[in-house]
Amino acid sequence: MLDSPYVRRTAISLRLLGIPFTHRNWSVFRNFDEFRRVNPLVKAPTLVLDDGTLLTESSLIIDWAQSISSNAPLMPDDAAQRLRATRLIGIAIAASEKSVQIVYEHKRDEDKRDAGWLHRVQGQLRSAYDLLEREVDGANGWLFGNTPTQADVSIAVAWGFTQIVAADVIDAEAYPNLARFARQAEQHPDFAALPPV
Ligand SMILES: N[C@@H](CCC(=O)N[C@@H](CS)C(=O)NCC(=O)O)C(=O)O
Repeated sequence: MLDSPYVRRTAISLRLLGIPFTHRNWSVFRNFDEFRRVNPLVKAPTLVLDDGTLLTESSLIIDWAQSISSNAPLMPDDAAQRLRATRLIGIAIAASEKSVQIVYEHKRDEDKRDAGWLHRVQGQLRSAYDLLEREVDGANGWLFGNTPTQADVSIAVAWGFTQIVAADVIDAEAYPNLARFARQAEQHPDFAALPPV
């Protein structure tokens, strides 16, 4: 489902790379049995290729899509910029992961939640967005030129997801650069075509 930041970053990337796909809006929880019949790992995203090959892990799927695409690459050409993009993607993925961990912890009954663990994860989440807020400071439009890169996709998708599931931890007003950046990104047709909810 597109409410998963991993699924959404993959789907937006496939669109940007011009790779057509059919999207099944399955939940790894509500559609567990259906999902398991396709992929026993029940991991989202799962991409099933025409020859039946199953791919998982958003970054690997995106790498593979990049390797067969004739569209502009989603990583900058310049080595220093590519390194920066790689660093930013790592932070954005950590922000997504920490947000998902908060969601999973809240699936437990309140008296079974681990307050110490939640505190740790919330702190890590804040650190990720504190770093990203400084990185998009002054950014006007995309981070590396006129078109979105994987860093833009991963940051905007992570931000949108966190605002849905953990806005009480990450107050958008405290992160004006990120809020503005994500608002602009969401207007791009390939983002707008794949909304998180
Ligand atoms: N590192 C993986 C994370 C994917 C992931 O954890 N997806 C979640 C949905 S947001 C999932 O499949 N959860 C079910 C499970 O782990 O059992 C990626 O980038 O694709």
